[in-house]
Amino acid sequence: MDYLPAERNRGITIQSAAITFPWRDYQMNLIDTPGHADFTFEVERSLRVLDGAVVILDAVAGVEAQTEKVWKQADRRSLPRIIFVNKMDRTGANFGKTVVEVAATLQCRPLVLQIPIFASDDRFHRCLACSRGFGGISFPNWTRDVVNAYLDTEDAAKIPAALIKSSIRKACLKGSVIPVLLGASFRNIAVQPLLDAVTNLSSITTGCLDYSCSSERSATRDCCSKIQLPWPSRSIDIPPPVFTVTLETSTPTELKALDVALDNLLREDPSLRLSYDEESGQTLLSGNG
Ligand SMILES: Nc1nc2c(ncn2[C@@H]2O[C@H](COP(=O)(O)OP(=O)(O)OP(=O)(O)O)[C@@H](O)[C@H]2O)c(=O)[nH]1
Ligand SMILES: [Mg+2]
Repeated sequence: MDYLPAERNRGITIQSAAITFPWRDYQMNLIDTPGHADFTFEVERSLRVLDGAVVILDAVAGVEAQTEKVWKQADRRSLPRIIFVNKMDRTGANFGKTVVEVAATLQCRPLVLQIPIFASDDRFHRCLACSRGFGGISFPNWTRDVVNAYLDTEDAAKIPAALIKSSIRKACLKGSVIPVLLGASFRNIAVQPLLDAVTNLSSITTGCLDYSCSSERSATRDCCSKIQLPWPSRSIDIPPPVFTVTLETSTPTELKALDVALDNLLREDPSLRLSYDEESGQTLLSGNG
């Protein structure tokens, strides 16, 4: 989804981008956000429109500093989350260690729904779903229905899968557990179960977006009374700028063109700030990358 020339050159995501695709009976609206600390604002402004987030970890690096930051941003918005431990095919990938880090560093209760299966040459091969057996009846968030089903038979294998699924879903939406899945997206291993988990475990909205008000002059932070949002509208916390550049023009024509460009940029990106340095007489533009 990285399409900007700067994203292609640097191999990183700079700007959040959205894509829509069908999956099973659903329409998925996916927003890919940057992972680099300089572009935190792009994450912040995406979080408020999400039904849920998939937090992708590198199975070798585990929980990184920026993961903690984004996790706290999602905490502030009580956003349901699924963790996907990616790059399980890399040398040094360690699923168990990553899960322990998730619990300790992100201070949540991870619910492991898959285990990795390796081939005889130690290469990551596939994952095995363990939503029924893993953790057994000791998972503390089982609903009364699941516990009753277990007590009736005293056999965890006889509890209907649908009951287990709905119990996990409720716990996930409440944020009392964080489902953890794994795979290797680059090799297309276990991406499909992840998409299924998104549809099964998240709060997919059925309301439609009445985007009847459009205006060429509307900006990212504008409120428009005609748009019916299926989520509560909250303002965006804009982080302090991470860069400042000096803007200069050599001709009045260029100055006019610069004014128009800046006007558009400032409306599009509320993290940008324009200031004037009295001493040097220079115009300064600050922002978040
Ligand atoms: N070995 C391995 N490499 C992967 C896998 N998935 C992604 N990569 C590699 O990891 C690098 C980064 O991938 P991206 O998809 O750009 O990662 P990202 O998290 O979007 O990165 P930012 O946008 O900078 O936050 C690329 O070189 C990918 O080829 C995987 O499953 N296995
Ligand atoms: Mg990216």
